Amino acid sequence: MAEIEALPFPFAFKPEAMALVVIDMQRDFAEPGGFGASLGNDVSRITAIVPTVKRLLEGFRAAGLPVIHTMECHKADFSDLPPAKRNRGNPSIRIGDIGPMGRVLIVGEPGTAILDELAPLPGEIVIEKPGKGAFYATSFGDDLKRLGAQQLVFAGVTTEVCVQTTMREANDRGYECLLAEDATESYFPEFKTAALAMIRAQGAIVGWTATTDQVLEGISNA
Ligand code: C5J
Repeated sequence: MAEIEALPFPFAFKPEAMALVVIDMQRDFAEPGGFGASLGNDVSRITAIVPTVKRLLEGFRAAGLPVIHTMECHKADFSDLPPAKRNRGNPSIRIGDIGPMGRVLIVGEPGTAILDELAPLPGEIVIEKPGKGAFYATSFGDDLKRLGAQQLVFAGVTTEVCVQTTMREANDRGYECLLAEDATESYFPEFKTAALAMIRAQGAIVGWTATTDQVLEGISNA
């Protein structure tokens, strides 16, 4: 059995059952004028991981392993946006308001798009999700079953919100989850550190963590 060197112990890797899930690498979280910046966050932390996420994506594509992208976004009529979410956080612009990149986190708007450098290729699954977790109100679970995926490598943003929520949802559904620790980021370094520690605590209670180099090395040795 191939292994990926990981924490808290090596990850036994089944190449035929592995997929990469890239969470919410959207302009609204990574660029000035977007949703993340409207909440007062330093978005340069997010853009800094783009080359690493790209390397991971390219490694999966080169190995012929499936890639799934998610986008946090809502319908233009707000039918999937609870007022409790829209009104949260006291941002300078709320979800659905018109900002410098169009309506914030609304399907089809320029700011909602995945960053150009990480854009999905034709045939890659893109999940538009109204929640923080990718399973809620989407086809994600059915897509994973159709792909025959049992092991998921995660990348993207933000570590302690949409990435961790989706990992926990996947873990509860029986998937073995590994977070690429240098291909994920938070606006709050201390939250990222804590999320990584929580995930791998108590014998991988939510999953494993490894660097992008370790994941790619495991894939190339398999
Ligand atoms: C947030 C996300 N942080 N993608 N979304 O609101 O983590």
